[in-house]
Amino acid sequence: MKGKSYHSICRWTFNPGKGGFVPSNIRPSWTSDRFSTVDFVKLISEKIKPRLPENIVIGIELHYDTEINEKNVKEVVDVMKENNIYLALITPGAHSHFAYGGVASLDPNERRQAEEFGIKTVDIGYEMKKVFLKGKEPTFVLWNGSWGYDIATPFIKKMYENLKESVANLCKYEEKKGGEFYFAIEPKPNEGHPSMLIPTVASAILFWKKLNEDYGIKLGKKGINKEFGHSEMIGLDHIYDTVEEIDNKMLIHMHINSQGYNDGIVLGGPGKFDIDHGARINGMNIVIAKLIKEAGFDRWKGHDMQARPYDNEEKAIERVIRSILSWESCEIVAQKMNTKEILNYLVKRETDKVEDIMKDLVAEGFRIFKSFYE
Ligand SMILES: [Mn+2]
Repeated sequence: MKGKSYHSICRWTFNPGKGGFVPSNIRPSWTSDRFSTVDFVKLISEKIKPRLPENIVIGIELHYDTEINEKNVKEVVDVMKENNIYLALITPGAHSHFAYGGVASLDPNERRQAEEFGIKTVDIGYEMKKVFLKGKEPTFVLWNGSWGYDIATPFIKKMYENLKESVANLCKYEEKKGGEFYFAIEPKPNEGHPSMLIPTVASAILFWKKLNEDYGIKLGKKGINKEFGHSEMIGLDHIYDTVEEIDNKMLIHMHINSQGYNDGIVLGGPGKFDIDHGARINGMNIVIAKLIKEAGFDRWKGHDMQARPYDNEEKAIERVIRSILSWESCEIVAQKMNTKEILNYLVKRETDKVEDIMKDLVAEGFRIFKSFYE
């Protein structure tokens, strides 16, 4: 029997449609005036939790201030408490307000406002203490979406300096409030802006090391929220990214949704916009499940995914369930992986034999998924 497994579901997955190049009203009952964060918690409890194996613990992920704010926090905490749903992640949705660099901005006014926004997010986070799961305290994620730029100047360096100073101050503020949160940077190479500060996992690791060096920030609960799809977007290897996270003790949260293409079934892959398929069953993800298990990772696995642009509400809910069960299947199969046998073949350069072992594991993963899903 598998032990407890911690999965988190994002509020922003439940939207009426992305808009832009695809419909913005394909899921009409999920417009912001009809569907609140309280409704979201109830929906998880009624329609998602009953469909999952009992070992799965559910948390949620929220943006300040569009999804959680001073007005709704009390009501949201109450409904979470009632339904045993925990806070897994909170993040300042700075990208919705600040398009000129946010806390890294060269406009002092934007920078100051973005810094205040981060502080307010910490404050709201602490108002949710009743729904922290003991031992699995939430992650405070800094996604780099607002730290974008589009003009070549030497002052990209100045933006980087600004970023270091602002994040250091935010960390110090949070530490004074209790240091309950884990802090993770979520790197992404682009989108929203052609270039962004901290585009990769390696950049994020280096950033924390510099924050320790330059500002004395302690690294204990600092790390990365690697989104698999973000590594995949630019053709990087999310297995290798995981290895670096583990080696630097920075594996604290994950977004396991996928850019697609790598299971040979759904399209997507490098060089495309951020597609946000649910978690996939493939050899790479089974290997990551193995690595994180061996590293003792036992925290939240987030599904920062989107419904397909043609999905109705019912199908969108189904996607989330499928994503959770897909990852669980990867974890179960990973336990069956015979690493000794694999290493023996690798030593002898017999990667063809390893390939066949991996194929069998993937096939087994699909079988396990089916038995969960039926
Ligand atoms: Mn994404």
